[in-house]
Amino acid sequence: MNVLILGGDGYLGWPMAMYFSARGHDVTVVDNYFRRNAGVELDMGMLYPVPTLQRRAAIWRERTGRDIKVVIGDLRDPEFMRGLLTGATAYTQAADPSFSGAPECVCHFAEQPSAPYSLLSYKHANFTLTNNLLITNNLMFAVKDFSPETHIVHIGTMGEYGTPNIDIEEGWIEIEHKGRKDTFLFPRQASSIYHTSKIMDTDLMWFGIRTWGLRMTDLMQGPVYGIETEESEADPRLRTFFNYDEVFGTVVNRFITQAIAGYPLTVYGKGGQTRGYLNIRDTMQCVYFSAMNPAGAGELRVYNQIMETFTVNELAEKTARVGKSLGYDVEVKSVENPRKEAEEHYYNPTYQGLIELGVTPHYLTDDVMESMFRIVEQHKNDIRKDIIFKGLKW
Ligand code: USQ
Repeated sequence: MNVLILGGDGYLGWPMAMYFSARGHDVTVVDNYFRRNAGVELDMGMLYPVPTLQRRAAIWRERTGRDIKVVIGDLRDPEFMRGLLTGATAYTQAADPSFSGAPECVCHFAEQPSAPYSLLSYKHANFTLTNNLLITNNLMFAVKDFSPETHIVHIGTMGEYGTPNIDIEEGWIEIEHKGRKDTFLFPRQASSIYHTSKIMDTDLMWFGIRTWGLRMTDLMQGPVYGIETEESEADPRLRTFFNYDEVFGTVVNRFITQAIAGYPLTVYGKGGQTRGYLNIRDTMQCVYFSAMNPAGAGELRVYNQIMETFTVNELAEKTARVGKSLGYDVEVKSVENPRKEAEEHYYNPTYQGLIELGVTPHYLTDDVMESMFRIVEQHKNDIRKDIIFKGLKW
């Protein structure tokens, strides 16, 4: 299959590119290095340096003999996006000799992914909205105009649903009202501008799907943890970004780093916030199985991409237990919640669809956590305590 990965430099995009490539698919990755540049802008770097996308593709070629084609550019530019589907180089319209035809699948990871980043200021909110929505809109029109059969796999987020006081279905809900019934997208109520941009993505794509018969799978993903995937085991330089700062680090990755650095685990508020979590290895499987089993024409297929649920307190307790067993003196501390979110709430999402498609979950066992400790502790001396918690408020 010919696969185009938008956002191929990111935490999930790069391992996804290797995953497809390792299985014999023809992969092109596109990125504008936003995540790297944002780290520089905020002075919130990664745990270890990660080679450029071009360099990583060269290392991958050395290790496996397989090619991943790298294109650097800004997908907010519609001509650039359209060129990826037609093979025309933006502006000159000259044909790109390495173009291998319109992709059968586009994986859309090219979004500003951080809730705290989206609320740093009105400028960061504007960036999040314009970046995420323009890229989604450019993709939708490029697919409609040049390759309407192409299947789009979009990374959505469980945070679109919020924390409603009813069970969360996989994307859709049947509603009976005054004696009549219809099926609608499950109600959405996000708690950040970033999460709201994802709701808007869904609405935009749902319009395109209804109107032009496009096909999309929306993967409502929970917070991801992990570093290593099967493919990066070949060479540590192929490892994905690992952030533990307050803006780009997700909670499990942060807690493990904090435990190693001797920084008390920052439980926000009461710590009863419950989310659905998954290992980065399962993100690989979920996207892959979705790509290999495309949605039908005119179908918006939605899966809840989580493997198990935890409260923040449970994650802190687990990290402390595993950390102590490895000789770390781990302290857990409740800090004033910088976010506006429910700290005690009902949470019961359905997440069967991806399992039925063939995904085999990796759970957050003590062994899995220990293997993450082992990698992070190799970089113990590089951990910067000053970027762990600044209390960036909503
Ligand atoms: N939390 C703490 N202490 C910390 C960090 C986080 O208590 O030091 C809490 C947060 O308040 C939140 C939960 O842990 O209740 C998860 O926070 P997170 O930072 O790991 O995840 P979040 O901001 O929700 O965003 C992440 C990804 C985003 C993805 C989302 C899935 O950055 O791209 O869409 O997870 S979901 O949360 O299901 O919407």
